[in-house]
Amino acid sequence: MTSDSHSTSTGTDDPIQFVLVSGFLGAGKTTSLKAMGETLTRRGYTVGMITNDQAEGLVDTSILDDAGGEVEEIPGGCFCCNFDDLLNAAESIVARDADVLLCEPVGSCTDLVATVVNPLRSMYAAEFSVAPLTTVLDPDRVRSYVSDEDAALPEEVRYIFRQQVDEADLVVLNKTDTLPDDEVDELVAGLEGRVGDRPVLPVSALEREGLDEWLSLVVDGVDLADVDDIGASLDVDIDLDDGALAPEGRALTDIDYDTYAEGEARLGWVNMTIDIEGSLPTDRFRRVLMEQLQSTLDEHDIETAHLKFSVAADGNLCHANLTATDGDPGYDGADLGTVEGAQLVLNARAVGDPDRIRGHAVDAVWVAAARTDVDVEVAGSQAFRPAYPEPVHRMDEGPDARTVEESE
Ligand SMILES: Nc1nc2c(ncn2[C@@H]2O[C@H](COP(=O)(O)OP(=O)(O)O)[C@@H](O)[C@H]2O)c(=O)[nH]1
Ligand SMILES: [Mg+2]
Repeated sequence: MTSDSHSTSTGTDDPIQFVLVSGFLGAGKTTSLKAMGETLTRRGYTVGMITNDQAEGLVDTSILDDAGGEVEEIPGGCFCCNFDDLLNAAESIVARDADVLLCEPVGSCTDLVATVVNPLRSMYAAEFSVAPLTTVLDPDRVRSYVSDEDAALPEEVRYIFRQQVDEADLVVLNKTDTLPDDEVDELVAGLEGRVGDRPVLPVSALEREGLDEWLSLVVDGVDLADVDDIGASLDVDIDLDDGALAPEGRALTDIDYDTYAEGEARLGWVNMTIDIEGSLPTDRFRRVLMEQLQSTLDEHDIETAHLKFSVAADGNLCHANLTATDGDPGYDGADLGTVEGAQLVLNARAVGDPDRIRGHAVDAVWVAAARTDVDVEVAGSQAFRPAYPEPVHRMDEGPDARTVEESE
């Protein structure tokens, strides 16, 4: 990264805005980034996006690519463990004249303030203005978080979820379109009881409700107190204290890396790329495949954190998503109709042995192929557990704290 200040497409030398949207697997980070990117582009910003994963071949990257804008993917581990790759990707996007960078860290990653936000603020303040950290939450996971009820995910995995909430400057309750108003109020109140003075914003990234408020808080640099009628586009009462955002971040000071690592290691990660040959009825295929995946995971008692796949053909894309084994699948993207040949990219993050999860996924693909009368060939596949997180930098006392390297 050069130390020259960036010349933005708006003609100023301001540091470019660096927006991190954290949150557990399946919470809606990619959907939020897509919505934010499109809204900001309409407002005249040049937007860059960075996706991140433990392995290559991300459905997210293709979804965001599909939304337009510049997208870089950082595979092979989280931002904190690949800090230099994050900088290189950011630099490459900055070189293409972006004003705003929207970044999605791996959904099982936490401690981002100490390992990404503070190092950027400390060492790269001339290049980047790092926005308050948002953590996006799925209502089902919030329900068990606020009620302390037994949840589908193991305790070590829920530990990661709690750390993600604890370090947020802004907490977003997403997917409010799936809830009646009184339940939104109830979950917001439950979260407010947990997060102290930090704002809780109800949002539907899918329906783009609450998005303007969110953008005002993290991108436009508008103080909370200056946002008129916050929540006006939402049909709920929200209680935001004026000026509550803490721009300095909230580094986790007592995070236990062993528990964090154990939580990540409870999750098996599978990424597969599959070539499909023949005349493919895409909608039927994706529904049969999702049905098969869901029933085989259920049968083998494997809890899903986030499973998604995309089918690409003729430059178009459709996808399917599942965020709990017994949840309702989501289907979106273009209706591709019947196509001649396609490429399937499948990403699964679930609680269990990665090789077994991959085996179940391959079986499901075979069944879906047989039922739709097409041939499939696995072009690439990876199955693994994430490695112990080893951040390049760790500054939990603010921008002046020492890095891990320096302190060793
Ligand atoms: N109903 C609804 N679904 C959403 C919303 N945001 C995300 N989703 C769905 O939740 C699933 C996971 O979303 P995604 O953005 O991929 O989550 P990520 O893993 O955090 O990036 C997908 O099926 C999305 O369509 C929302 O606001 N409302
Ligand atoms: Mg994502």
